[in-house]
Amino acid sequence: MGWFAACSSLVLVGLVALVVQILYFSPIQDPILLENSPLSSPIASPIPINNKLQTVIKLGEGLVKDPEDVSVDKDGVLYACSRDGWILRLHRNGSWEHWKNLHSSTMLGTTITTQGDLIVCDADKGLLKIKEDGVTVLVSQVKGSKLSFADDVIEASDGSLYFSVASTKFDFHNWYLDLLEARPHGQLLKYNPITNQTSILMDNLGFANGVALSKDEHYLVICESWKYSCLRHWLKGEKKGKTETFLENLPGAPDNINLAPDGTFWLALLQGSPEGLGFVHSSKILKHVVASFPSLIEVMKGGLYKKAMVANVGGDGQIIRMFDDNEGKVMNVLTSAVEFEDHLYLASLNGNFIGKLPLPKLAAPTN
Ligand SMILES: *[C@@H]1O[C@H](CO)[C@@H](O)[C@H](O)[C@H]1NC(C)=O
Ligand SMILES: *[C@@H]1O[C@H](CO)[C@@H](O)[C@H](O)[C@H]1NC(C)=O
Ligand SMILES: [Ca+2]
Repeated sequence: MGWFAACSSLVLVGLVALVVQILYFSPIQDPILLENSPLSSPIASPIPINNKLQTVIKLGEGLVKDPEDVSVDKDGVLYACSRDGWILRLHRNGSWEHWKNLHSSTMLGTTITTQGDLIVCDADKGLLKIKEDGVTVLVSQVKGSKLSFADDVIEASDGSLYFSVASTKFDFHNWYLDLLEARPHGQLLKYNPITNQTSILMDNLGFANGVALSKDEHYLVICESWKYSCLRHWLKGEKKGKTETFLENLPGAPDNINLAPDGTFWLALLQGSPEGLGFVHSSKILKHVVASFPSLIEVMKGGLYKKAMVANVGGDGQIIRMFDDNEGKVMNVLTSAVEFEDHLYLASLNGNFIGKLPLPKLAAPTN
């Protein structure tokens, strides 16, 4: 055998060993292909680019690190959970308060109850209630298993808390593996404050993320990030218990969704794969390769930093208006938008401030 042949067989053996190693040790199992999905071919925004999000006022710059969500109580006090473990609040007089330190880097969606308490989804600790005098863990286990990766929460007027679990398989730090595997491990749960029991309302969701209730509480909306869609689940009326598509083929992966005072919703949309790399989602072997190398995962996350996008959608599922930062210059990885007193408050997993955007008045309907 010549020198060249020996070398090539060695390389071949090495390659086969590498492939076997990757398939055997890959952290994902039997991934589903997302051919012709928004991940492999971006969907154009239905509304022209406006870079409006480049004009936000930066609140608390340097104080809040990568807040995933923002909540405003009825008195106008704003709450944000910082990656450094602090829950901060902004008072009406403009002063920031380091309110509580939860020593956690995994706080995600929040909401304020009618009692004025803050509910926090902690992807590691579970569902938490934070009052002036302390922290209560409301839910840390569901049907005997640890509650992990609680993502977003909303309170109904009867005190029930509806909250999402993004993935029962992968944790917050490995969220990208859930997307690569593309098997539905998400859930919608309901916490009953009378019995302290938690029940599973929906299962097999594709990365269950934002949850919002309609103004009349007849239905809730739950978003499935890597499906680029949101579902409507009826809680009351003749369709009670039924689930239907609410939004699909969105121009980004939906993150948190919040009810606006006028009954419409604000939906944060994340950018998908970096331009030209979406093909990874149409090959099982490439998915395994990316999943096996943290540095490749980081490359695949790159799309998130390219853009910020938020959509205002009506109860009929129509997009009414959108604001974006098409260059990701001021805002990117935008995960939540909350309307309060004609302003939009914006949170980002890659930002050290809360964005504040005065909302332009909507033109009155002409018909
Ligand atoms: C702002 O309001 C908060 C809450 O009422 C209060 O604790 C704080 O002292 C006030 N700060 C200033 C500068 O007035
Ligand atoms: C629910 O939990 C609270 C404390 O978090 C407790 O005071 C109450 O007794 C519990 N209720 C039931 C029915 O277990
Ligand atoms: Ca979220």
